[in-house]
Amino acid sequence: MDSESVFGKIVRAPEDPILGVTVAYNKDTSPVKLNLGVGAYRTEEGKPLVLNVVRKAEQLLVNDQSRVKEYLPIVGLVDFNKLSAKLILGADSPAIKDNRVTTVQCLSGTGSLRVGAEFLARHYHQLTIYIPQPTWGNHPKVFTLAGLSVKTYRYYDPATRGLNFQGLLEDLRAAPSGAIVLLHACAHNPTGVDPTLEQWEQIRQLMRSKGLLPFFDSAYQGFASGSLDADAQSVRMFVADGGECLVAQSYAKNMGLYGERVGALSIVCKTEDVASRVESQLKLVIRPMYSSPPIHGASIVATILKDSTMYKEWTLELKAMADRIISMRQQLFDALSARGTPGDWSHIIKQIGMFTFTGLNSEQVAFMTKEYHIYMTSDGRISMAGLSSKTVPHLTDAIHAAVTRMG
Ligand code: PGU
Repeated sequence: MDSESVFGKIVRAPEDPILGVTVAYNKDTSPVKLNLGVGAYRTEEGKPLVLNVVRKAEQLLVNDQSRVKEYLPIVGLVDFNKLSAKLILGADSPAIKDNRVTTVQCLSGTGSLRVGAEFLARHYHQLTIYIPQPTWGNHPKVFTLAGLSVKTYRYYDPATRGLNFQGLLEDLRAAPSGAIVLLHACAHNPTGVDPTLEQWEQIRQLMRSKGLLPFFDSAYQGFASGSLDADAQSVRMFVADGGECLVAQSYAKNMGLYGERVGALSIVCKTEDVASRVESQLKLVIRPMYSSPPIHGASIVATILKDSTMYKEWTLELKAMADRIISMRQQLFDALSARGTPGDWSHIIKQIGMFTFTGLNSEQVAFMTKEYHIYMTSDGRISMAGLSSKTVPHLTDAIHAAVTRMG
């Protein structure tokens, strides 16, 4: 039968290591099943959350009869682009004042990374990009398919469950001059480990002295600390020195716009003239890929960012999400301590952002899925945003059993 199809010889591809976790979860019929795989915020009731301020913005958009569904320009919604650059670089950013930033609306964080990578593959002289070890699983695929050659730099030290700062510096020092370096702006995925501001400053000095090109992935602005400005510090340090960089922004997590696919790519250049030539080439990257981006999500973001009352409301809702995640860290840590689960679990409260990199191995994860219906990525990462006070005891039981029986 298969031989009758022109596609008969196609081999079945494996599920995605992160999104495939949700596929498996959806098939499970257990009432106690718990999805801690995908990094998506859930309420205390375990439900997805649409922010109030997003509902309000959508209402305004629906009621505005002057709005039409025309194509956006190739670069997207102009207001959205300006406001996005301001959000990540800061309202008083000298680069914005000098008009040397070009920003294009893209399909969330992933699309922004991809457009940036395609642009670099066509126009930048160094085609090697260094990504942290470990990093978000899609990074190597996005960059390789765009035509860049992917190498890694040391980042995480399993022994301390913290940053391998010396390894990081050594690897960047050994990188060829001009190489591109992917940096997580904050809330590193999957480790939850970020450099301190002093360490960022050392990374900056080293990278600038070697002419390494920073490519920031900012998927969690506001989620690490609860403050949009604090979480943008790393990026702003690299822009304050007058040098160049790329920034991919996502509104999936911080505005809860996951499925709307809203994001932006900004390229900070040395002069206004260079920025405008860069933008002209970004348009040539985007046009044959998807022509122009969708209008709805970007309109929601622009509506919120340009209205000071709605902006304020957003920051409060964002802070509440960040605070709930922080409180989940404490609750899980307290529960494991009370239970007397062997091992040091203090990294649960030290790490930041959406994820805890537990240190559980793939056998322990498989055991927790099979016996406790808890779904997480096989590298031991759990999405703290998927946890609630009600499910902490169940997760604690599962970790305790995994560590004591599979240790
Ligand atoms: N960059 C990082 C560091 C991310 O963690 C994610 C999402 C993205 C970019 C892309 O997000 P967009 O939705 O395209 O804006 N990572 C989540 C979501 C699931 C996924 O793998 O896409 C995660 O669970 O790791």
